[in-house]
Amino acid sequence: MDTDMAGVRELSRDELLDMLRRMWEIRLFEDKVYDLLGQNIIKGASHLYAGQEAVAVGAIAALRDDDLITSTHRGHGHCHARGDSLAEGAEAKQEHLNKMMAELCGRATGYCKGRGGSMHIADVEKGNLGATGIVGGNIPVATGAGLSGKLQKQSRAVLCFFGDGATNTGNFHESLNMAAAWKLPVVYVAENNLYGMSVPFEKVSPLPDIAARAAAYGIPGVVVDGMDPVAVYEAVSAALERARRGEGPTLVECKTYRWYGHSRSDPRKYRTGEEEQSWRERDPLNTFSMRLLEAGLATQEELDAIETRAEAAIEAATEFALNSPMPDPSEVEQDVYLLRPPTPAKIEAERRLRQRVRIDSSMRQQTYGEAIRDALREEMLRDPRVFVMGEDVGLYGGAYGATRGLYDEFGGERVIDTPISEALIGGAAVGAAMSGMRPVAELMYVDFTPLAMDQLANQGAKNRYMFGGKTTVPMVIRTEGGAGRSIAAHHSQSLEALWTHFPGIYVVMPATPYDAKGLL
Ligand SMILES: Cc1ncc(C[n+]2csc(CCOP(=O)(O)OP(=O)(O)O)c2C)c(N)n1
Repeated sequence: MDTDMAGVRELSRDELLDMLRRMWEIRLFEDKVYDLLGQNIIKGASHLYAGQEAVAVGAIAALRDDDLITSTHRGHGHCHARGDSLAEGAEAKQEHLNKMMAELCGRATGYCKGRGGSMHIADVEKGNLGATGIVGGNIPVATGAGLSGKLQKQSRAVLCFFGDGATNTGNFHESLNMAAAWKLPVVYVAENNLYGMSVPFEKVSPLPDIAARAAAYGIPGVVVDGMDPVAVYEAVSAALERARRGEGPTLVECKTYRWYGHSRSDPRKYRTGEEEQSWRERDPLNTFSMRLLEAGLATQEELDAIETRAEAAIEAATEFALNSPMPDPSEVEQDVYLLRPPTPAKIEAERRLRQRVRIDSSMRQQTYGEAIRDALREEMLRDPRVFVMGEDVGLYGGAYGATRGLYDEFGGERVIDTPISEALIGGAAVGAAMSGMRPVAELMYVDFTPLAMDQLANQGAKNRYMFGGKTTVPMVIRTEGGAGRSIAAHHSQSLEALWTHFPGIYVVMPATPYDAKGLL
């Protein structure tokens, strides 16, 4: 285990007090959300972060301004700590809380115009690539954002939060494997609050520590007291430094506890009162306050004032939210597709060209593979953000030869052979697209695309809409399909209709090599 803390910057008094303020704001925000849920003012499900404040606040204190985060269904703490750390001045900080509360209340003034709500809050413009309602769904996206940073030769890193339950998903394992193999600058923060909804982690994992799983990927795994923001800060700082040095990812496991049930309706039958009490005795707000007091860094009056001001900030945010308008129903279809209808001149030019293709036999003849290769090559020459990824797309040239020669011309950084991890290929493309790249990912057969369904249909297709139109996900998935080659039902389906059921994805199917090139 690598717990090298050498070089971790010590936090100043102001920074420590700021951390306490953020923790109070999260706690009181969550208490308020609990009330508003009870009054049916906040609708749907909310998963409250109270109890876990030290993790988000400690980890995010270690970030640089250009770093990115991805978050979870229990993400209010991440969103607050990240947004607050980037908001300069009291007014901007209040505005940030206002937008958060408005989002949870489904208002047009919320971070995502009220479309994301509690489980899908994001501020992509400020490097928060968003929360997700799909457990583990954000892990490939973070990994793709790490890949994108590396390809762009940036020194920014990505912080990826998830719960203990998410560490049993394939997304977790596929992501850590690839990030470790490629030394991606991602810090994976597992918030082990002991339960995935009602199921104790110890019942669904042979290993008590999530961090021990890091050994399978040859990366450091660190266990941290998730009730201590400074311990979290130090561990995450060391991991970020490692990531920035190009040494790859770290898995940081924070042992923590949630105060409320999984969601408001959870009677918490699976936990004993004694267990809850023993964790409450370690309430991070109390223990951290005591530490500041004992170290002479704050007086009791100063600590009380932090709490009082936090209370006022949450009240103001609630008032802002409740006085904000609901989204305009006429905007319900906005930001699903980016429709750019072709101009009449373009339609006419296209008509003429097609006519020529039909009658001019001297024109160059191409196969589908050649047409795709040409399109990829042209786009890669034109736009340095375009890169190709997928299984065997490198030296092999793709299962159908559609990338043949590209590896020789552009090298392994732009024509990337991936592990056989379809979900991750899809998710990494989403993360890379949301952070500045233009990935073209090949999934070898359309029959394999359901393996990537969550990443493509839930994250890639919906992020633009659910995050209030504040992100784009400019990526292409290229695949093949259909019967006729005697390879039976696992390699012969025509699943294109399936993919048309997810708003946000353009499904195109070329009828000729000419179309294939043009569409790509
Ligand atoms: C893929 C998926 N499976 C199941 C659920 C339902 N669900 C939502 S949260 C949750 C528990 C997640 O546990 P964990 O990852 O430990 O996070 P925590 O809730 O403890 O923060 C479950 C089962 C879901 N949203 N997504």
